[in-house]
Amino acid sequence: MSAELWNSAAVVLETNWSGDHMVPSRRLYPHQWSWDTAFIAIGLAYVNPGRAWRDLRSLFEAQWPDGRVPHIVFDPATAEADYFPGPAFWGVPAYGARPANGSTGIVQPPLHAVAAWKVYRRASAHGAACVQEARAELEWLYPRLVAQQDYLTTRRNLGGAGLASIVHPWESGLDNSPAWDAAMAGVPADLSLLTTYRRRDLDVADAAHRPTDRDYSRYVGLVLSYRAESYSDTDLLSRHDFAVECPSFNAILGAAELALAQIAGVLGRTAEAAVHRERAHRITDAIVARLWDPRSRTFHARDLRTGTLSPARCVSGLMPLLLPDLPAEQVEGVLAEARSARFGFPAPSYDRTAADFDTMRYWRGPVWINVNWLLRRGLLVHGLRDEAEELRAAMVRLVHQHGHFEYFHPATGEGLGAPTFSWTAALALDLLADRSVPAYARAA
Ligand code: 2M8
Repeated sequence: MSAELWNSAAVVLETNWSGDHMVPSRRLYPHQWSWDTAFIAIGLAYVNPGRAWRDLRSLFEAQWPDGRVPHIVFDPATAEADYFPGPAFWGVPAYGARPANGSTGIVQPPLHAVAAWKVYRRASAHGAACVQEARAELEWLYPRLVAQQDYLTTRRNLGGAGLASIVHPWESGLDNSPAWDAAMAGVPADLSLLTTYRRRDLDVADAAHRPTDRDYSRYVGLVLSYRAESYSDTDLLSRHDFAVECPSFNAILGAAELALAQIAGVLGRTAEAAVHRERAHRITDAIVARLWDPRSRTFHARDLRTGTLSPARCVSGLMPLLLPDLPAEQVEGVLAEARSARFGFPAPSYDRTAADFDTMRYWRGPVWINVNWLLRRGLLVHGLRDEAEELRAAMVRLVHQHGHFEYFHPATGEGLGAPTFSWTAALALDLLADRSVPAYARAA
């Protein structure tokens, strides 16, 4: 089984390579996406490390002067009509050496330091030249990764507690998760926007799987609001309808600091390594203080406009497990939540027992491999090896039986969305190859 799965995954990554970057899916997502690049690099490390570094470089070459790493880097060879919202809609001005309309103005979870560290670690398996290349790539990436963290923890520290806020659901990567329903209720849904701007996703995907028109019109409206002030973050809370602290985004922010500590160590920057570890610790404390609900015993998204926690129990609430300093009470709560009838392995994107659990609709029920990969990493970080192995086996079985789909039906395992999806293939390679435990994991 593993050779067959390995080979099919390698074929997907070969097919989706576009010269200097990987596309998530040729038809549905024909540009480069930010956190996809991180997941993809983790898999490319096994089959083509040169491309893993190239892909990360392509993304960071599009980094803004303020440190933000855009959620999409547009491929100039792809027509405006092939993806909505495309380059002209975002209207991003030229910056640095980049031409106008080269990217979007929003971000995605900063998983790239974790990915770069994993690609570096794998380099020794490919020989001395590869290790040398990997070190040079880390040198190039390190200041850029730090600038990305600085942007998120300063400009996006809208709540003032040291966490990054997302200002659009797309920034979470979990687009239409029920975690945003309460906050999105305060965002006007102007359906006429979808007449002015036509959705393109419904031409290539089943409408029953995708976000609804109401949600989509809000997505478009939020981009227009952020775009109106040239994507400035100054006073954003007072003039923008959506600002949320997401447990998953911030857990990844903390994990990135730990990966940066390891990268800084390899680069001989000992003092910086200590600073990164301290920052990870502070992010962990802030997540616990602001996003933990002692009644539900899991983590929830905080709406900064109302100061309330979303009542929805989503897979994003399990992600703080990525942080080794998470206190025992929270580790136990999250583990119980993950093992309960609400989730199970592999975990669906939303509470299976919720009245509005939707087996088909994108991030409102289906199983996604990337968040389960993160959950497995969290289990390993806390020494929960048996659970991690059970989850790993369940993910491998799912992808082997059904293919490298974008997401999966949480009851039948049927593949949904794009059929040859890059991060599913890339993470399948890692799940087959890597049984190691992150260096900063707690002892079992
Ligand atoms: C999905 O998001 C895009 C918008 O960015 C879309 O729905 O068109 C999400 O699943 C996101 O996490 C992912 O990065 C992106 C590309 O795979 O698709």
